[in-house]
Amino acid sequence: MQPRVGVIMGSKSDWPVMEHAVNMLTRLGVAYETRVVSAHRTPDLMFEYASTAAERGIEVIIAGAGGAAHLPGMVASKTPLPVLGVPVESKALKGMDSLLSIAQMPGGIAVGTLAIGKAGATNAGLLAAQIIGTHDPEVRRAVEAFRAEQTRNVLDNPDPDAE
Ligand code: RP5
Repeated sequence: MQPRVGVIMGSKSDWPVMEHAVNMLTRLGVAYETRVVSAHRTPDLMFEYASTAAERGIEVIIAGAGGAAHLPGMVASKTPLPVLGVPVESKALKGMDSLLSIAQMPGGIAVGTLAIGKAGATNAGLLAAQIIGTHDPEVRRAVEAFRAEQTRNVLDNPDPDAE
């Protein structure tokens, strides 16, 4: 199946976080590809990936990075596609460095910044599907069904002390 979302990350060590984006895309039936693309270790690959993603049929890019997390912003500068940045939790600063690096884009190049870690990756997958859902009714229905199920689960289990 033609991938519609590119899920990239600065290092293989980001995968335990970024796999949550992929889990959500899978759940919502959105085809994706995954790649390690590092802004500082493989800058030429990053440029090539970002500048060819749209013509390859990718509709949204999810980029996860930790520390001096310049990958999402650099990728966004080389593609017209929406880029969703996931701050990966770093050891030294617990992801605050990643969050601020990704969020503080100067005006003119947009990156949609999600929360640090698992929740951010999960929501990046969800948001990518919602973006695609603006022009794909099947994906939109999958997002609506996911949210309805989530609501049902809470309402069906009101007692936090129940087995
Ligand atoms: C960033 O540096 C990566 O996104 C990763 O979060 C962090 C550490 O990378 P490794 O040293 O684990 O490869 O580029």
